[in-house]
Amino acid sequence: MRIDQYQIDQHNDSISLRHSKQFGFLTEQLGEQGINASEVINALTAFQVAIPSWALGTGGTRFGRFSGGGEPRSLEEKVEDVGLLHALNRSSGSISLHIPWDIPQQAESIISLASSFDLTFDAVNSNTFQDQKDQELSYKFGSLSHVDAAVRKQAVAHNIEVIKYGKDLGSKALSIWLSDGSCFPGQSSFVRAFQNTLESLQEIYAALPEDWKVYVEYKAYEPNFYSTVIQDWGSSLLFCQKLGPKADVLVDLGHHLPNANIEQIVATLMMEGRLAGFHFNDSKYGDDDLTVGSIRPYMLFLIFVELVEGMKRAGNGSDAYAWMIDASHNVKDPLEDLLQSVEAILISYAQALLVDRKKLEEARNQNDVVLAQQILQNAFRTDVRPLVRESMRLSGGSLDPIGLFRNLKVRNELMNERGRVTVATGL
Ligand code: LRH
Ligand code: MN
Repeated sequence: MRIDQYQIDQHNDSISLRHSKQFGFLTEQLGEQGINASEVINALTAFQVAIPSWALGTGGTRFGRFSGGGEPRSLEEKVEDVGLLHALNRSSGSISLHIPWDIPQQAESIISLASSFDLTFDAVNSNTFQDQKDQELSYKFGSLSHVDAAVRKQAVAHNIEVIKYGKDLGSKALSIWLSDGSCFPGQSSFVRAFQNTLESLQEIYAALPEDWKVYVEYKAYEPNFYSTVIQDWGSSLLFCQKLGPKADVLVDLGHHLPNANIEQIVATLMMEGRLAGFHFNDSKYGDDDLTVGSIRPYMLFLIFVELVEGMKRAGNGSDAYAWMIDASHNVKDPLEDLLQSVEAILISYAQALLVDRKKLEEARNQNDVVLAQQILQNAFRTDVRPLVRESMRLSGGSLDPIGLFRNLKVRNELMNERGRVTVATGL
């Protein structure tokens, strides 16, 4: 299914009066604070979020899965679905593939299909946390850290194969998340597991094309519940520093122990110039993979406050980092959920761009704690949605992506095309 430009323009026309009133009022309000709305809009337009190929269907948990119908049955249909999202918000301009869930059979045809939707391919993800049916050696007790060199060799070979698929698609990064670890004290040697993993990662690092990066994603626990080899930002940074400048730390918001100060972790990684980017999602308890900004929007805002400061300090634009969503859908329509997540990311970025840095610096130098909070919360409590909508409209997108998605009965269309009971590969 494709959404044509006239459908978007028609719908925008029907709600443009309300939008221009709200946008006009906000532009004036910001002007009084010395903030140029069009500068914020330009930053929003340039900010592109990668959509995970494994989150276009209904995921489910170990307790059950409730199919939504009309889900993509192939990589081609997944590209079409991301094309739908990008047509609606013009902010979902790339796809992050997971191998072997989404092996591109013919790279050329997939690339031309993707470019027909203005889509490119972001980081490619390897998978040594599951055994494939034709696999010789099992990853039950680990992959790159495994005590058996033959298993490590198999896992290294898989990662090098993933790089090949990525090269064919024009991707520039390999994203590695290792489930390796242990479930019980005594089960594994922490140091040996670290050293085996480093040795394996060094072989993968050596196979990276000159202009590629490798993202090292950490996670505190699950599926191992006693130790994880790459358990936190510190262990990931240690691996990256030992590997070399092409290795950076990937922050998945759901991969921290309760109450971790993620914005401080981000500030530190930005300071060291070793932040690869994000797997955006939200959570209340564990790695819940919920809609971005649905549980802790203030935390997401504080993370973007550190990102804006870090990008300014590094002289980097937003395209220097990997902005990816990593979510799983149980009760929401996957495409509506992803539209909400992209909007939440852009809202937090816009709010962070409103922070009066100069005043904040002065307040910090005066230890004026109350004023510092006032300055931050003034930005957080500003309804920036008219700016996000205007950036989408100016890029040819919809002023109300979910409204149009529903008006056009996209899910019904997809169910008519693909059937009611469909299962997409992935989580
Ligand atoms: C692990 C993870 C990782 C993926 C997987 C789909 O929890 O966040 O990024 O490979 O989810
Ligand atoms: Mn992730």
